[in-house]
Amino acid sequence: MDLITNGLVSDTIFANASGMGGAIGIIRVSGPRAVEIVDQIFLSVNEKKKLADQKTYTVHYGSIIDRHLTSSGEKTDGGSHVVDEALVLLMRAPHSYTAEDVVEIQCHGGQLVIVSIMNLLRKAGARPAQPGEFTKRAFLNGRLDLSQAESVMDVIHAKNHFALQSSVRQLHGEVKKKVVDLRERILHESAFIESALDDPEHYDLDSHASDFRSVVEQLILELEELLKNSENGRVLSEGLKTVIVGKPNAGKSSLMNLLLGTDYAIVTDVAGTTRDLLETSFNLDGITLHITDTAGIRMTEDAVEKIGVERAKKAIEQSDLVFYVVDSSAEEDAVDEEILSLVREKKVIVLFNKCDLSPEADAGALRERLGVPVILCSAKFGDGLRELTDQIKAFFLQGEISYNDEVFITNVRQKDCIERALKSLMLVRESIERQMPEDFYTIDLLDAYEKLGQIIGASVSDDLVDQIFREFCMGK
Ligand SMILES: Nc1nc2c(ncn2[C@@H]2O[C@H](COP(=O)(O)OP(=O)(O)OP(=O)(O)O)[C@@H](O)[C@H]2O)c(=O)[nH]1
Ligand SMILES: [Mg+2]
Repeated sequence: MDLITNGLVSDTIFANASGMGGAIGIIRVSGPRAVEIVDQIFLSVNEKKKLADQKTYTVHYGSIIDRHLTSSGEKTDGGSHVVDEALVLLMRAPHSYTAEDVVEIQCHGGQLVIVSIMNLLRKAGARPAQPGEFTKRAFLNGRLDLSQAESVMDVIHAKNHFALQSSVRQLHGEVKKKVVDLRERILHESAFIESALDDPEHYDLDSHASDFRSVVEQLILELEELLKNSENGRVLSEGLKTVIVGKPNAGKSSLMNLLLGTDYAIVTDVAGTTRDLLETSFNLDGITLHITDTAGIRMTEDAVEKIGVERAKKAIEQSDLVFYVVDSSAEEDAVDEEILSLVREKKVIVLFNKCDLSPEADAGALRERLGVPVILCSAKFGDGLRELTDQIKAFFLQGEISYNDEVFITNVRQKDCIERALKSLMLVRESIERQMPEDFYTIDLLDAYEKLGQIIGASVSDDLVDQIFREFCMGK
Protein backbone atom coordinates (compact mmCIF):
# COMPACT_ATOMS: atom_id res chain seq x y z
CA MET A 1 0.00 0.00 0.00
CA ASP A 2 1.50 3.28 -0.99
CA LEU A 3 -0.06 5.98 1.09
CA ILE A 4 2.77 8.45 0.75
CA THR A 5 1.98 9.36 -2.80
CA ASN A 6 -1.76 9.75 -2.43
CA GLY A 7 -1.55 13.51 -2.11
CA LEU A 8 -2.22 13.69 1.61
CA VAL A 9 1.19 14.98 2.53
CA SER A 10 1.73 17.56 -0.14
CA ASP A 11 0.46 20.60 1.76
CA THR A 12 1.96 22.37 4.73
CA ILE A 13 0.09 22.24 8.03
CA PHE A 14 0.29 24.03 11.36
CA ALA A 15 -1.18 23.72 14.84
CA ASN A 16 -0.81 25.06 18.31
CA ALA A 17 1.21 22.27 19.90
CA SER A 18 1.34 23.67 23.42
CA GLY A 19 -2.29 24.26 24.39
CA MET A 20 -3.50 27.63 25.61
CA GLY A 21 -2.51 29.18 28.88
CA GLY A 22 1.14 28.17 29.31
CA ALA A 23 4.06 30.55 29.64
CA ILE A 24 5.37 29.57 26.22
CA GLY A 25 3.33 28.90 23.11
CA ILE A 26 4.60 26.44 20.53
CA ILE A 27 3.26 26.42 17.00
CA ARG A 28 4.37 23.53 14.89
CA VAL A 29 4.55 23.83 11.10
CA SER A 30 5.21 20.82 8.90
CA GLY A 31 5.34 20.17 5.18
CA PRO A 32 7.36 20.86 2.06
CA ARG A 33 6.82 24.65 2.30
CA ALA A 34 7.27 24.94 6.08
CA VAL A 35 10.56 26.82 5.93
CA GLU A 36 9.52 29.15 3.14
CA ILE A 37 6.20 29.96 4.84
CA VAL A 38 7.77 30.75 8.21
CA ASP A 39 10.37 32.87 6.43
CA GLN A 40 7.49 35.09 5.28
CA ILE A 41 6.47 35.92 8.85
CA PHE A 42 9.80 35.78 10.68
CA LEU A 43 12.41 38.50 10.94
CA SER A 44 15.68 37.41 12.46
CA VAL A 45 17.61 39.80 14.76
CA ASN A 46 20.17 39.72 12.05
CA GLU A 47 17.73 41.08 9.52
CA LYS A 48 19.36 39.57 6.48
CA LYS A 49 19.22 36.00 7.75
CA LYS A 50 16.80 33.69 5.95
CA LEU A 51 15.64 30.40 7.48
CA ALA A 52 15.88 28.83 4.04
CA ASP A 53 19.68 29.21 4.19
CA GLN A 54 20.04 27.73 7.67
CA LYS A 55 21.10 24.24 8.66
CA THR A 56 18.85 21.65 10.28
CA TYR A 57 18.65 21.50 14.10
CA THR A 58 19.34 25.19 14.53
CA VAL A 59 17.53 27.77 16.66
CA HIS A 60 16.96 31.37 15.57
CA TYR A 61 15.94 34.39 17.57
CA GLY A 62 13.86 37.20 16.12
CA SER A 63 10.33 38.54 15.68
CA ILE A 64 7.13 37.30 14.16
CA ILE A 65 5.94 40.08 11.94
CA ASP A 66 2.90 40.94 9.90
CA ARG A 67 4.43 42.49 6.83
CA HIS A 68 1.08 43.90 5.73
CA LEU A 69 0.16 45.87 8.86
CA THR A 70 1.57 48.84 10.70
CA SER A 71 1.51 48.91 14.48
CA SER A 72 -1.73 50.90 14.34
CA GLY A 73 -3.32 48.11 12.34
CA GLU A 74 -3.37 49.85 8.97
CA LYS A 75 -2.34 48.16 5.76
CA THR A 76 0.97 49.32 4.38
CA ASP A 77 3.18 48.59 1.43
CA GLY A 78 6.51 48.84 3.14
CA GLY A 79 6.42 48.79 6.97
CA SER A 80 5.56 45.85 9.17
CA HIS A 81 4.03 45.15 12.54
CA VAL A 82 5.75 43.04 15.18
CA VAL A 83 3.38 40.44 16.63
CA ASP A 84 5.74 38.88 19.17
CA GLU A 85 9.36 38.00 19.76
CA ALA A 86 10.09 34.37 19.04
CA LEU A 87 12.54 31.51 18.88
CA VAL A 88 12.31 29.42 15.76
CA LEU A 89 13.53 25.81 15.64
CA LEU A 90 14.41 24.31 12.29
CA MET A 91 14.27 20.56 11.68
CA ARG A 92 14.70 19.47 8.12
CA ALA A 93 13.36 16.31 6.47
CA PRO A 94 13.76 13.45 7.08
CA HIS A 95 15.04 13.88 10.63
CA SER A 96 12.00 15.48 12.22
CA TYR A 97 8.85 14.30 14.00
CA THR A 98 6.89 14.00 10.74
CA ALA A 99 9.94 13.22 8.58
CA GLU A 100 9.06 16.41 6.66
CA ASP A 101 10.54 19.88 7.03
CA VAL A 102 9.33 21.07 10.43
CA VAL A 103 9.58 24.53 11.92
CA GLU A 104 8.52 25.15 15.50
CA ILE A 105 7.81 28.69 16.59
CA GLN A 106 8.18 29.39 20.29
CA CYS A 107 6.38 32.56 21.29
CA HIS A 108 4.80 34.00 24.42
CA GLY A 109 1.96 31.82 25.61
CA GLY A 110 -0.92 34.29 25.35
CA GLN A 111 -3.98 33.21 23.45
CA LEU A 112 -4.07 36.33 21.26
CA VAL A 113 -0.41 35.95 20.27
CA ILE A 114 -0.85 32.31 19.29
CA VAL A 115 -4.03 32.99 17.31
CA SER A 116 -2.41 35.95 15.52
CA ILE A 117 0.61 33.87 14.50
CA MET A 118 -1.61 31.05 13.28
CA ASN A 119 -3.57 33.55 11.19
CA LEU A 120 -0.35 34.77 9.63
CA LEU A 121 0.66 31.21 8.80
CA ARG A 122 -2.67 30.66 7.11
CA LYS A 123 -2.29 33.80 5.05
CA ALA A 124 1.22 32.69 4.08
CA GLY A 125 -0.12 29.43 2.63
CA ALA A 126 -0.27 26.79 5.38
CA ARG A 127 -3.49 25.21 6.59
CA PRO A 128 -4.61 24.19 10.11
CA ALA A 129 -3.78 20.56 10.89
CA GLN A 130 -6.39 17.95 11.75
CA PRO A 131 -6.09 16.32 15.19
CA GLY A 132 -3.27 13.77 15.02
CA GLU A 133 -2.18 14.83 11.56
CA PHE A 134 1.49 15.30 12.48
CA THR A 135 1.68 11.77 13.86
CA LYS A 136 -0.27 10.48 10.90
CA ARG A 137 2.32 11.99 8.61
CA ALA A 138 5.08 10.38 10.65
CA PHE A 139 3.30 7.08 10.00
CA LEU A 140 2.63 7.75 6.31
CA ASN A 141 6.23 8.77 5.81
CA GLY A 142 7.40 5.54 7.42
CA ARG A 143 9.02 7.05 10.49
CA LEU A 144 6.65 5.30 12.91
CA ASP A 145 4.71 2.09 12.45
CA LEU A 146 1.08 2.09 13.49
CA SER A 147 1.71 0.58 16.93
CA GLN A 148 4.25 3.31 17.66
CA ALA A 149 1.92 6.03 16.41
CA GLU A 150 -0.85 4.74 18.67
CA SER A 151 1.52 4.71 21.61
CA VAL A 152 2.06 8.46 21.19
CA MET A 153 -1.51 8.92 22.41
CA ASP A 154 -1.00 6.43 25.20
CA VAL A 155 2.07 8.30 26.41
CA ILE A 156 0.04 11.51 26.59
CA HIS A 157 -2.84 9.87 28.41
CA ALA A 158 -0.85 7.59 30.71
CA LYS A 159 -2.47 7.65 34.12
CA ASN A 160 0.26 5.98 36.09
CA HIS A 161 3.89 5.03 35.96
CA PHE A 162 3.29 1.56 34.57
CA ALA A 163 1.13 2.84 31.72
CA LEU A 164 3.74 5.43 30.83
CA GLN A 165 6.57 2.95 30.90
CA SER A 166 4.77 0.46 28.72
CA SER A 167 3.71 3.13 26.21
CA VAL A 168 7.24 4.47 25.96
CA ARG A 169 8.51 0.95 25.29
CA GLN A 170 5.92 0.66 22.55
CA LEU A 171 6.95 4.01 21.16
CA HIS A 172 10.48 2.68 20.93
CA GLY A 173 9.17 -0.12 18.75
CA GLU A 174 8.95 -3.08 21.15
CA VAL A 175 5.56 -4.18 19.84
CA LYS A 176 6.72 -3.73 16.28
CA LYS A 177 9.80 -5.87 16.93
CA LYS A 178 7.72 -8.67 18.38
CA VAL A 179 5.15 -8.55 15.59
CA VAL A 180 7.78 -8.46 12.85
CA ASP A 181 9.47 -11.49 14.41
CA LEU A 182 6.21 -13.46 14.56
CA ARG A 183 5.36 -12.54 10.99
CA GLU A 184 8.76 -13.59 9.68
CA ARG A 185 8.39 -17.01 11.25
CA ILE A 186 4.90 -17.42 9.81
CA LEU A 187 6.05 -16.35 6.39
CA HIS A 188 9.00 -18.73 6.54
CA GLU A 189 6.69 -21.68 7.22
CA SER A 190 4.23 -20.84 4.50
CA ALA A 191 7.05 -20.20 2.03
CA PHE A 192 8.43 -23.65 2.82
CA ILE A 193 5.07 -25.29 2.24
CA GLU A 194 4.49 -23.39 -0.98
CA SER A 195 7.94 -24.37 -2.24
CA ALA A 196 7.36 -27.99 -1.34
CA LEU A 197 4.07 -28.03 -3.16
CA ASP A 198 5.73 -26.53 -6.23
CA ASP A 199 8.90 -28.55 -6.07
CA PRO A 200 8.33 -31.79 -4.16
CA GLU A 201 11.66 -33.24 -5.28
CA HIS A 202 13.71 -30.72 -3.34
CA TYR A 203 11.49 -29.98 -0.38
CA ASP A 204 10.24 -32.85 1.70
CA LEU A 205 7.03 -31.98 3.49
CA ASP A 206 6.67 -35.31 5.26
CA SER A 207 9.88 -34.99 7.21
CA HIS A 208 9.00 -31.38 7.98
CA ALA A 209 5.61 -32.23 9.51
CA SER A 210 6.64 -32.52 13.14
CA ASP A 211 8.83 -29.40 12.96
CA PHE A 212 5.96 -27.53 11.42
CA ARG A 213 3.59 -28.64 14.14
CA SER A 214 5.94 -27.47 16.87
CA VAL A 215 6.49 -24.10 15.18
CA VAL A 216 2.73 -23.57 15.06
CA GLU A 217 2.39 -24.63 18.71
CA GLN A 218 5.10 -22.18 19.68
CA LEU A 219 3.49 -19.33 17.74
CA ILE A 220 0.15 -20.06 19.42
CA LEU A 221 1.83 -20.02 22.82
CA GLU A 222 3.44 -16.67 22.17
CA LEU A 223 0.22 -15.10 20.96
CA GLU A 224 -1.60 -16.43 24.02
CA GLU A 225 1.11 -14.92 26.19
CA LEU A 226 0.61 -11.55 24.49
CA LEU A 227 -3.12 -11.72 25.16
CA LYS A 228 -2.58 -12.66 28.79
CA ASN A 229 -0.23 -9.75 29.19
CA SER A 230 -2.68 -7.44 27.49
CA GLU A 231 -5.24 -8.16 30.19
CA ASN A 232 -2.63 -7.42 32.85
CA GLY A 233 -1.69 -4.32 30.91
CA ARG A 234 -5.28 -3.12 30.76
CA VAL A 235 -5.73 -3.50 34.49
CA LEU A 236 -2.43 -1.81 35.18
CA SER A 237 -2.88 1.08 32.78
CA GLU A 238 -6.59 1.80 33.07
CA GLY A 239 -7.28 0.73 36.62
CA LEU A 240 -10.17 -1.14 38.19
CA LYS A 241 -13.64 0.20 38.80
CA THR A 242 -14.13 -0.80 42.39
CA VAL A 243 -17.18 -0.33 44.56
CA ILE A 244 -17.48 -0.66 48.33
CA VAL A 245 -20.84 -2.06 49.42
CA GLY A 246 -22.38 -3.40 52.60
CA LYS A 247 -25.02 -2.76 55.21
CA PRO A 248 -25.16 0.60 57.02
CA ASN A 249 -22.46 1.07 59.63
CA ALA A 250 -20.39 -1.89 58.41
CA GLY A 251 -17.37 0.40 58.00
CA LYS A 252 -17.41 1.10 54.23
CA SER A 253 -16.43 4.75 54.54
CA SER A 254 -13.80 3.83 57.13
CA LEU A 255 -12.33 1.38 54.60
CA MET A 256 -12.35 4.08 51.92
CA ASN A 257 -10.44 6.40 54.24
CA LEU A 258 -7.99 3.68 55.20
CA LEU A 259 -7.25 2.94 51.55
CA LEU A 260 -6.79 6.61 50.69
CA GLY A 261 -4.84 7.37 53.83
CA THR A 262 -6.96 10.48 54.44
CA ASP A 263 -10.14 11.53 56.11
CA TYR A 264 -12.00 11.59 52.80
CA ALA A 265 -15.46 10.22 53.62
CA ILE A 266 -17.60 11.14 56.60
CA VAL A 267 -17.56 8.42 59.24
CA THR A 268 -20.03 8.39 62.14
CA ASP A 269 -21.75 5.76 64.21
CA VAL A 270 -25.10 6.80 62.72
CA ALA A 271 -26.36 4.09 60.37
CA GLY A 272 -27.05 5.74 57.01
CA THR A 273 -24.25 8.33 57.10
CA THR A 274 -23.26 7.97 53.45
CA ARG A 275 -26.13 8.71 51.11
CA ASP A 276 -24.62 9.51 47.77
CA LEU A 277 -21.84 7.90 45.77
CA LEU A 278 -18.39 9.16 46.67
CA GLU A 279 -15.81 8.53 43.98
CA THR A 280 -12.08 8.96 43.65
CA SER A 281 -8.99 7.25 42.19
CA PHE A 282 -5.83 6.16 43.90
CA ASN A 283 -2.88 3.85 43.49
CA LEU A 284 -2.57 0.65 45.50
CA ASP A 285 0.83 -0.92 45.07
CA GLY A 286 0.99 0.05 41.40
CA ILE A 287 -2.65 -0.73 40.59
CA THR A 288 -5.00 2.18 39.96
CA LEU A 289 -8.38 1.78 41.64
CA HIS A 290 -11.30 4.00 40.70
CA ILE A 291 -13.17 3.53 43.92
CA THR A 292 -16.74 4.36 44.91
CA ASP A 293 -18.09 4.44 48.46
CA THR A 294 -21.84 3.84 48.59
CA ALA A 295 -24.83 4.17 50.87
CA GLY A 296 -25.39 1.21 53.19
CA ILE A 297 -27.94 -1.18 51.71
CA ARG A 298 -31.06 -1.79 53.78
CA MET A 299 -34.84 -1.62 53.54
CA THR A 300 -35.67 2.01 54.12
CA GLU A 301 -38.61 4.36 53.83
CA ASP A 302 -36.39 7.42 53.78
CA ALA A 303 -36.77 8.90 50.29
CA VAL A 304 -33.19 10.20 50.07
CA GLU A 305 -31.62 7.04 51.40
CA LYS A 306 -33.70 4.99 48.97
CA ILE A 307 -32.14 6.83 46.05
CA GLY A 308 -28.71 6.24 47.59
CA VAL A 309 -29.39 2.50 47.78
CA GLU A 310 -30.50 2.43 44.15
CA ARG A 311 -27.31 4.21 43.13
CA ALA A 312 -25.25 1.72 45.10
CA LYS A 313 -26.90 -1.10 43.19
CA LYS A 314 -26.18 0.56 39.87
CA ALA A 315 -22.53 1.11 40.89
CA ILE A 316 -22.23 -2.63 41.52
CA GLU A 317 -23.44 -3.38 38.01
CA GLN A 318 -20.80 -1.12 36.46
CA SER A 319 -17.88 -2.32 38.56
CA ASP A 320 -14.93 -4.66 37.87
CA LEU A 321 -14.46 -5.44 41.55
CA VAL A 322 -16.63 -5.31 44.69
CA PHE A 323 -15.46 -4.91 48.26
CA TYR A 324 -18.28 -6.30 50.36
CA VAL A 325 -17.79 -4.96 53.88
CA VAL A 326 -19.40 -7.04 56.63
CA ASP A 327 -19.53 -6.06 60.29
CA SER A 328 -18.12 -9.19 61.90
CA SER A 329 -19.49 -8.17 65.28
CA ALA A 330 -23.10 -8.07 64.03
CA GLU A 331 -25.63 -10.78 63.28
CA GLU A 332 -26.32 -11.82 59.70
CA ASP A 333 -29.78 -11.16 58.31
CA ALA A 334 -31.82 -11.19 55.10
CA VAL A 335 -30.08 -8.07 53.78
CA ASP A 336 -26.79 -9.98 53.64
CA GLU A 337 -28.50 -12.49 51.39
CA GLU A 338 -29.76 -9.69 49.20
CA ILE A 339 -26.32 -8.11 48.88
CA LEU A 340 -24.77 -11.46 48.05
CA SER A 341 -27.29 -11.97 45.29
CA LEU A 342 -26.51 -8.50 43.92
CA VAL A 343 -22.80 -9.23 43.68
CA ARG A 344 -23.04 -12.85 42.54
CA GLU A 345 -21.84 -12.17 39.00
CA LYS A 346 -18.95 -9.97 40.11
CA LYS A 347 -15.43 -10.43 41.37
CA VAL A 348 -15.99 -9.98 45.10
CA ILE A 349 -13.73 -9.69 48.08
CA VAL A 350 -15.49 -9.89 51.45
CA LEU A 351 -13.95 -7.72 54.13
CA PHE A 352 -14.88 -9.14 57.49
CA ASN A 353 -14.52 -5.85 59.30
CA LYS A 354 -14.32 -4.78 62.96
CA CYS A 355 -12.23 -7.81 63.84
CA ASP A 356 -10.84 -5.84 66.74
CA LEU A 357 -14.33 -6.19 68.27
CA SER A 358 -14.80 -9.85 67.43
CA PRO A 359 -11.42 -11.52 67.59
CA GLU A 360 -13.11 -14.94 67.28
CA ALA A 361 -14.35 -14.20 63.74
CA ASP A 362 -13.85 -17.18 61.48
CA ALA A 363 -12.92 -16.14 57.95
CA GLY A 364 -12.33 -19.73 56.85
CA ALA A 365 -15.90 -20.84 57.51
CA LEU A 366 -17.30 -17.81 55.74
CA ARG A 367 -14.95 -18.32 52.78
CA GLU A 368 -16.13 -21.88 52.43
CA ARG A 369 -19.76 -20.93 52.65
CA LEU A 370 -19.61 -17.99 50.21
CA GLY A 371 -17.02 -19.35 47.82
CA VAL A 372 -15.24 -15.98 47.57
CA PRO A 373 -12.11 -14.59 49.24
CA VAL A 374 -12.72 -13.34 52.80
CA ILE A 375 -10.25 -11.06 54.55
CA LEU A 376 -10.32 -10.30 58.25
CA CYS A 377 -9.75 -6.61 58.75
CA SER A 378 -10.20 -3.60 60.92
CA ALA A 379 -10.80 -0.48 58.89
CA LYS A 380 -10.56 1.55 62.08
CA PHE A 381 -7.15 0.25 63.12
CA GLY A 382 -5.72 -0.45 59.68
CA ASP A 383 -5.47 -4.25 59.73
CA GLY A 384 -5.84 -6.39 56.61
CA LEU A 385 -4.58 -3.94 54.00
CA ARG A 386 -1.70 -6.17 52.87
CA GLU A 387 -3.96 -9.20 52.42
CA LEU A 388 -6.43 -7.08 50.47
CA THR A 389 -3.71 -5.85 48.12
CA ASP A 390 -2.41 -9.38 47.55
CA GLN A 391 -5.90 -10.64 46.87
CA ILE A 392 -6.54 -7.96 44.23
CA LYS A 393 -3.32 -8.88 42.48
CA ALA A 394 -4.16 -12.56 42.61
CA PHE A 395 -7.55 -11.79 41.09
CA PHE A 396 -6.50 -9.61 38.22
CA LEU A 397 -2.90 -10.14 37.35
CA GLN A 398 -2.29 -13.53 35.89
CA GLY A 399 1.17 -14.62 36.78
CA GLU A 400 4.12 -12.51 37.68
CA ILE A 401 4.39 -9.17 35.98
CA SER A 402 7.81 -8.37 34.76
CA TYR A 403 7.79 -4.67 34.06
CA ASN A 404 11.01 -4.60 32.14
CA ASP A 405 11.10 -7.16 29.42
CA GLU A 406 7.58 -8.03 28.48
CA VAL A 407 5.60 -6.57 25.63
CA PHE A 408 2.25 -5.27 26.79
CA ILE A 409 -0.42 -4.84 24.16
CA THR A 410 -2.85 -2.45 25.84
CA ASN A 411 -4.48 -1.06 22.75
CA VAL A 412 -7.88 -2.64 22.03
CA ARG A 413 -7.43 -2.56 18.26
CA GLN A 414 -4.07 -4.26 18.47
CA LYS A 415 -5.43 -6.84 20.87
CA ASP A 416 -8.23 -7.61 18.47
CA CYS A 417 -5.68 -8.25 15.70
CA ILE A 418 -3.79 -10.67 17.97
CA GLU A 419 -7.00 -12.52 18.78
CA ARG A 420 -7.78 -12.93 15.09
CA ALA A 421 -4.25 -14.06 14.27
CA LEU A 422 -4.48 -16.58 17.09
CA LYS A 423 -7.75 -17.91 15.70
CA SER A 424 -6.16 -18.42 12.29
CA LEU A 425 -3.22 -20.28 13.81
CA MET A 426 -5.60 -22.48 15.76
CA LEU A 427 -7.22 -23.37 12.45
CA VAL A 428 -3.80 -24.35 11.15
CA ARG A 429 -3.30 -26.58 14.17
CA GLU A 430 -6.69 -28.14 13.56
CA SER A 431 -5.84 -28.79 9.92
CA ILE A 432 -2.62 -30.51 10.98
CA GLU A 433 -4.49 -32.68 13.46
CA ARG A 434 -7.04 -33.62 10.85
CA GLN A 435 -4.27 -34.29 8.35
CA MET A 436 -5.71 -31.95 5.79
CA PRO A 437 -3.76 -31.24 2.58
CA GLU A 438 -0.95 -28.74 3.06
CA ASP A 439 -2.41 -25.98 0.94
CA PHE A 440 -5.07 -25.63 3.63
CA TYR A 441 -2.39 -24.54 6.07
CA THR A 442 -1.06 -21.73 3.99
CA ILE A 443 -4.38 -19.93 3.67
CA ASP A 444 -4.73 -19.69 7.44
CA LEU A 445 -1.05 -19.01 7.96
CA LEU A 446 -1.22 -16.06 5.59
CA ASP A 447 -4.38 -14.91 7.30
CA ALA A 448 -2.51 -14.81 10.63
CA TYR A 449 0.34 -13.01 8.88
CA GLU A 450 -2.02 -10.35 7.59
CA LYS A 451 -3.83 -9.88 10.91
CA LEU A 452 -0.52 -9.31 12.67
CA GLY A 453 0.43 -6.90 9.92
CA GLN A 454 -2.54 -4.75 10.83
CA ILE A 455 -0.97 -4.06 14.22
CA ILE A 456 1.98 -2.29 12.68
CA GLY A 457 0.03 -0.86 9.76
CA ALA A 458 1.52 -3.12 7.11
CA SER A 459 -1.97 -3.89 5.86
CA VAL A 460 -4.65 -1.45 6.88
CA SER A 461 -7.14 0.54 4.88
CA ASP A 462 -7.05 4.33 4.53
CA ASP A 463 -10.35 4.54 6.41
CA LEU A 464 -8.92 2.77 9.41
CA VAL A 465 -5.86 5.00 9.39
CA ASP A 466 -8.12 8.07 9.35
CA GLN A 467 -10.20 6.69 12.19
CA ILE A 468 -7.17 5.92 14.34
CA PHE A 469 -5.62 9.35 13.96
CA ARG A 470 -8.88 11.23 14.47
CA GLU A 471 -8.70 10.28 18.14
CA PHE A 472 -5.50 12.24 18.60
CA CYS A 473 -5.31 15.70 20.07
CA MET A 474 -4.45 18.89 18.19
CA GLY A 475 -0.82 19.51 17.47
CA LYS A 476 0.18 15.84 17.73
N1 LIG B 1 -14.20 -1.01 66.29
C1 LIG B 1 -14.29 -0.74 65.01
N2 LIG B 1 -15.13 0.19 64.59
C2 LIG B 1 -15.19 0.45 63.27
C3 LIG B 1 -14.40 -0.23 62.34
N3 LIG B 1 -14.68 0.23 61.11
C4 LIG B 1 -15.62 1.20 61.27
N4 LIG B 1 -15.94 1.33 62.58
C5 LIG B 1 -16.91 2.25 63.15
O1 LIG B 1 -18.20 1.94 62.67
C6 LIG B 1 -18.97 3.11 62.50
C7 LIG B 1 -19.49 3.21 61.09
O2 LIG B 1 -18.41 3.38 60.24
P1 LIG B 1 -18.59 3.95 58.78
O3 LIG B 1 -17.27 3.83 58.11
O4 LIG B 1 -19.22 5.28 58.79
O5 LIG B 1 -19.60 2.88 58.18
P2 LIG B 1 -20.35 2.90 56.79
O6 LIG B 1 -20.44 1.48 56.35
O7 LIG B 1 -19.74 3.85 55.87
O8 LIG B 1 -21.79 3.37 57.22
P3 LIG B 1 -22.91 4.11 56.33
O9 LIG B 1 -22.28 5.21 55.56
O10 LIG B 1 -23.85 4.61 57.36
O11 LIG B 1 -23.54 3.07 55.49
C8 LIG B 1 -18.07 4.28 62.89
O12 LIG B 1 -18.32 4.62 64.23
C9 LIG B 1 -16.68 3.68 62.75
O13 LIG B 1 -15.73 4.30 63.59
C10 LIG B 1 -13.50 -1.24 62.82
O14 LIG B 1 -12.77 -1.90 62.10
N5 LIG B 1 -13.48 -1.44 64.16
MG1 LIG C 1 -20.44 5.45 54.89
